[in-house]
Amino acid sequence: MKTELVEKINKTVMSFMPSGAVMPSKYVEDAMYYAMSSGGKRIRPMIMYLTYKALSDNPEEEKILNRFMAAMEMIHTSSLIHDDLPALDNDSLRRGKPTVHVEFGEDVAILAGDALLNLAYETAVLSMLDKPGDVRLERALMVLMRKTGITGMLGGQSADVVMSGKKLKSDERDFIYECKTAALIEASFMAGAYLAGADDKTIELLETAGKNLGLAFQVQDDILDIVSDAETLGKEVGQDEKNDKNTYVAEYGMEEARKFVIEKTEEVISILDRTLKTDREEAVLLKELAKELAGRNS
Ligand code: GRG
Repeated sequence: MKTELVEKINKTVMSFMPSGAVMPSKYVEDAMYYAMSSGGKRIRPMIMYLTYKALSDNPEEEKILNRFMAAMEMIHTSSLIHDDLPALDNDSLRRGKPTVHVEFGEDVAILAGDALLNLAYETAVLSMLDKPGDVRLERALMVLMRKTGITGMLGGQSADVVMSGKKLKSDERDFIYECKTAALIEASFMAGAYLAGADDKTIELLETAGKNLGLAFQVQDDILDIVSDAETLGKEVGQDEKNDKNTYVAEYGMEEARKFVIEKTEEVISILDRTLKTDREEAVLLKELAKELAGRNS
């Protein structure tokens, strides 16, 4: 993705991080900042931004969008902090750096994840004070919360934890992929579209695009867990085999998995061609991003 675009998204997201907590709570704030600034790909706020820009009749109205982009990255980062904890995946490397609990301790990591999730909602809700009664904001906030919650990402993670140590059936694995990974990607498309004032049919199609991209993204993640290395990925590899996980690759093999990623990505592109204002640069960039994610190596 274009470096200046990634930098713009990064700057926007980081501008909503608090600074200057006093006294001992500063240590938790430092942990939140450490997690947020450690160099993720920022694909969720980028999807939200490009979707908004490729749909809106008023694409310059970015102030509200910025708050939602920051909120999305905070939710995602809070989930990574908790996902890495010893009670869950017990990972020591994330985004090429020691995980938050390794650097700051488990107690601080739990609180930093909680505080970041809360900060996400504070950040998004504040947009309503700028534009009271604007239904676009209410819908965007609702989709952010629902796709994060027990019927979305948290539901997927919950299923993953409850099923841990058991051999997953295909439909159980698909449910986990859809909720744990795809839900936030769906929310990124949908919130961008809601803020742009898109109609229900467009939102529904973009939810499907998000689901397909999320599934492709997760299967590519499974592939990289086998073929990549910790230095390139910035996190530990070989985790799925170690935990005897019934990933898509484990069930269908590498070739089928690669085919799956390509097919799902083509479905995403086809939906984007039908929903976005395709003459806009952002529509082109969003399609490029989808293709890049399918071929990514980190
Ligand atoms: C505290 C909100 C909250 C949730 C706790 C632990 C948990 C519930 C959910 C975990 C969800 C999770 C980690 C899903 C995996 C999704 C995934 C493939 C993440 C990697 O995303 P990238 O590659 O990461 O976009 P970067 O580092 O680039 O941001």
